[in-house]
Amino acid sequence: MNVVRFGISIPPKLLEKFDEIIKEKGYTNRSEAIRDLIRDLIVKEELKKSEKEGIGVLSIVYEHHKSHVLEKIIEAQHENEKNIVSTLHIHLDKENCMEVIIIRGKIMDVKKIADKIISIKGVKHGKLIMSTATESLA
Ligand code: NI
Repeated sequence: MNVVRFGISIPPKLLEKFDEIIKEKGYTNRSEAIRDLIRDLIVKEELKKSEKEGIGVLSIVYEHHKSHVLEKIIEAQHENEKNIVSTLHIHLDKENCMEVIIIRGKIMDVKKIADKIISIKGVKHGKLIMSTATESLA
């Protein structure tokens, strides 16, 4: 890997706290932790550009027998079949299901589809995690 070295001036207490946190997270060195922080910042900034391509993982929990919720969830996915990459269904217990839906496309479209699914009556909890897969992440 082609790398550049650079120095950072930082108050000792701040570094101490940083080391503590990254050790807990499992990082073996500061460089990898700082690289990941930078990548996270890049993704965060890129996700503000709604025209860019993004990919999201939408996780929802719902009661499958309530108010045709399952039908509505499937319908929403078929309406956007070009953006839906994959769906994983998990039966949590007698009543509850979890669905993990991978959505790909323009960031604004991914968010719109996720919002539509989350807002379906009967969906108890929903969360979208988004990422961009670009060369800028190096
Ligand atoms: Ni189920």
